[in-house]
Amino acid sequence: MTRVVISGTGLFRPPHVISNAELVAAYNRYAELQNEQHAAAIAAGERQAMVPSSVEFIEKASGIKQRYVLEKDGPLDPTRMYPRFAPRADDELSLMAEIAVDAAQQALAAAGKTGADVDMVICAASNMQRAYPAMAIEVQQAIGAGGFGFDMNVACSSATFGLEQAVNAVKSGSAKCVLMVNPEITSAHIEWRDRDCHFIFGDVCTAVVVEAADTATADQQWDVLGTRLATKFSNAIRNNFGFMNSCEDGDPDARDKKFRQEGRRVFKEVVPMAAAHIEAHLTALGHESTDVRRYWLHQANLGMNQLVLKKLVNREVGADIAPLILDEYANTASAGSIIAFHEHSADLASGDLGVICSFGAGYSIGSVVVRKR
Ligand code: CO8
Repeated sequence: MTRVVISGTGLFRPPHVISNAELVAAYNRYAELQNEQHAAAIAAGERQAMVPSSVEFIEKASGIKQRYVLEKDGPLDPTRMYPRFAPRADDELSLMAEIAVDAAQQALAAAGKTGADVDMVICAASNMQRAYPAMAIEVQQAIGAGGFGFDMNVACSSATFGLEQAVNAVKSGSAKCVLMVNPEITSAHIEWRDRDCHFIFGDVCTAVVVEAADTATADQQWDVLGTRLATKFSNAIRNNFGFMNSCEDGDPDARDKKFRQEGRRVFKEVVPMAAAHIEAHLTALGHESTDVRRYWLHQANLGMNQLVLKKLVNREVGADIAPLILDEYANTASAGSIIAFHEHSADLASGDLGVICSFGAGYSIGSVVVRKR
């Protein structure tokens, strides 16, 4: 069987930062304006007054301190509260493809490859900019790749699910060199006017090159020892945005057409699932959770990751075992565990074992066990 490696990663980081203080100031001003506008209905008990958000809550509940975004004036304008993206002509590169190409070029450079070496492109992300043609095919053309491409969406687990498709394609011989990109423009699909979730997400794009060990020339290479995926249906994280909305004669801007979740329920239900999933995967590969030098976990919540790790290794672990990037990037959906891997893997030694693991809507969990070559 062909041995498969991860031979390069790339990261596109958007140019704008929104701090928690800026976010909360904009939200609180929006809430004040709403309360002024609906003062009579609130006084008559027909409507609930909006309550303010707080930096202290956000940092204590999630560990998030800031987020990168592609556009910050729109979400911080209390009379707008969503980003402003200029429409592009059909013959211009779409925004998702543009950030994917940026991350892809970095990943290819790290792998010592060019676009011409790539024969499969996967665009794996939580939201797609359009129904078709696939973003992956646009990226394929933009980087000069051959072969084929397709889009896939498993919400926050899109990247690990994408990696399994990439690894299996190389193992089976249907591709030689796979580029997977994870353009996450989360700012267009969160509800900035809802304090329960306005702080959660950030924009970013990651890219990973997967190829056969015998074609890899990169300085840093990671043997993929195994991949494992699991799903279990849940409505605890849901978004009803879709192509049938306009036929349903409802409000296209209704609250259910953007990200919604029962955060506390997700936390409680997903932590034990993720810990058991990783442990079972490691056991199947003949390893124990304490053999792992580094865990690159999904970046949704600091406390969540600490609890997953505590269940796995029976003790508190620090950033050296499980690096945190959500303080800087917030939850970047599928890209989170890949950012952690990209930024915190170079220091590992040959032979060190690591686990990339994502968990999120679906529910979905994906793990990729790697060993540094
Ligand atoms: N400021 C002040 N107070 C607040 C705020 C705020 N901003 N928000 C909520 N509160 C209040 C609540 O109203 C509540 O008040 P009360 O007790 O009076 O009812 C109190 O604070 C506590 O609220 P919660 O119980 O909701 O707070 P938690 O401690 O549970 O923290 C979190 C909320 C941070 C959301 C936490 O539950 C969490 O992180 N859970 C895990 C969630 C998770 O992992 N989700 C994965 C989602 S990502 C994914 O799968 C990808 C989806 C696709 C991405 C799409 C891109 C847009």
